[in-house]
Amino acid sequence: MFDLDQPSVTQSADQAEALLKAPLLDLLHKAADVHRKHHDVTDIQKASLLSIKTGGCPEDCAYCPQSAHHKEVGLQKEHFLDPSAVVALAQKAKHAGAERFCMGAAWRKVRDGAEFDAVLEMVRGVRALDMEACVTLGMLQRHQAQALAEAGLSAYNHNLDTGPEFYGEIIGTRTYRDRLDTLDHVRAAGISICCGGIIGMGETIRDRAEMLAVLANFDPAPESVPINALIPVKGTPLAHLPRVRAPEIIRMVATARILMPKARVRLSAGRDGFTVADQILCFMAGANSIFYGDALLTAPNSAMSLDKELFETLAALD
Ligand code: SAM
Ligand code: DTB
Ligand code: SF4
Repeated sequence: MFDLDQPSVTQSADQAEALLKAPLLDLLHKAADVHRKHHDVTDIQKASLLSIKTGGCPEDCAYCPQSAHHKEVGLQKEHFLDPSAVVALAQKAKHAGAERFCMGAAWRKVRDGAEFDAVLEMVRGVRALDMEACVTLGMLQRHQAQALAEAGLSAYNHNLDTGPEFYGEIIGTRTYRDRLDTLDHVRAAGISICCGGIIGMGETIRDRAEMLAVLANFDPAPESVPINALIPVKGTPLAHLPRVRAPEIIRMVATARILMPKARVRLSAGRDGFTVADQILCFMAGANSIFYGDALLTAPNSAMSLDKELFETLAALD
C-alpha cells in the first residue's frame, strides 16, 4: 500500500518544486534532454475521448460539470451508450488518426452488472480494432480490475487531481486514500496506470509539486500522466477562476517529464486556449500525447482543424 508520508515523497516534492520554479529556459532544456533520451520526440500520440455515460454523478468534484451537486451547470444528462455505437465511434476516431480510445463514465464507482458487462464488451471491441483502450469509471474493486484486464484493457485512468494537502478543498465525497486503493487494484491486475491531475484550481506550486512527487514514487511510475488545465465550467464552484496560462502548463509538463522519464505525458484538457506555438513548447517540454477530436467528455476540445495545422507545423518539410 502506498505510503504518502514516505521520505522519498517529500524529497521528490522538494525537487519538483525547485524545477517548477526554475528559470523557464533552464527547465525546458533539461526536460527536452530527458525527453530525447527516452522517446522518439516525433511520436505524439492522438487519443480520442468519449463519454459513455454523461452527468448525474454523485461525487462533488468542484471542477466537474458532471457532478449532480452542481445543479446550475445545465448539462444534458445522457444514458449509458450502447457498445456497438461506441465501437463504431472508436472506428471513426481510428480513421481520423487516433491510436487510443478513452471511454469515461460519470460514476462514483463501478457496479457489477449489465452496464459493467457492456463496458467489457466495449473494451473488447476497441481492442479488436487494434487501438489502445482506456476507461475511466471511478473507483474499482480488485475483481473488476481483473475482469477489465481479461477483456484486454490497455490502461485505466484515475487521476489524483491535485496534491494531498489541497485535495480536500476540491473533493469531499472520496479520499486520496480511496484513489490510491483503486490504483493499487489496477496495478495488481496488470493494467497500465493513467494518472495525473489538473492545474489552475487555486492550488499552490507546492501542491502541484506534491502531486507529481506522489506519482513519481509509485512503483513503477504511471505509464501515462495526463496534465489537465482547468476548464472553468459555468455552474461549477470553480467557474470564476481564470484560464491557465501556457507557461504554467509548460512548467508542469516539463517537471512531470523529468520526474517520470518513461511516461507518456499527455497535454490534456484546456489546450483549446493555447496557440500552436504554446503547444509546440509543451511538446519540447516533454508532452507526447494530446486528446484529439472536437469534444472531450462534455467540454469542447481544441478543434480538429487547428490540430491539423499543429501537426503540419511539426512535420518535416517536403
Ligand atoms: N468519474 C470518473 C472519475 O472521476 O474517476 C471518470 C471521469 S472524470 C470526468 C475524469 C477526469 O477528468 C477527472 O479526474 C479530472 O481530472 C478531469 N476533469 C473533469 N472536469 C474537468 C475540468 N473542468 N477541467 C479539467 N479537467 C477536468
Ligand atoms: C483526463 O485526465 N482528462 C480527460 C480524461 N482524463 C478522461 C477528461 C477531461 C474532461 C474535461 C471536462 C469535460 O469534458 O467534461
Ligand atoms: Fe463524478 Fe468523475 Fe466528475 Fe468527479 S470527476 S464528479 S467522479 S464524473
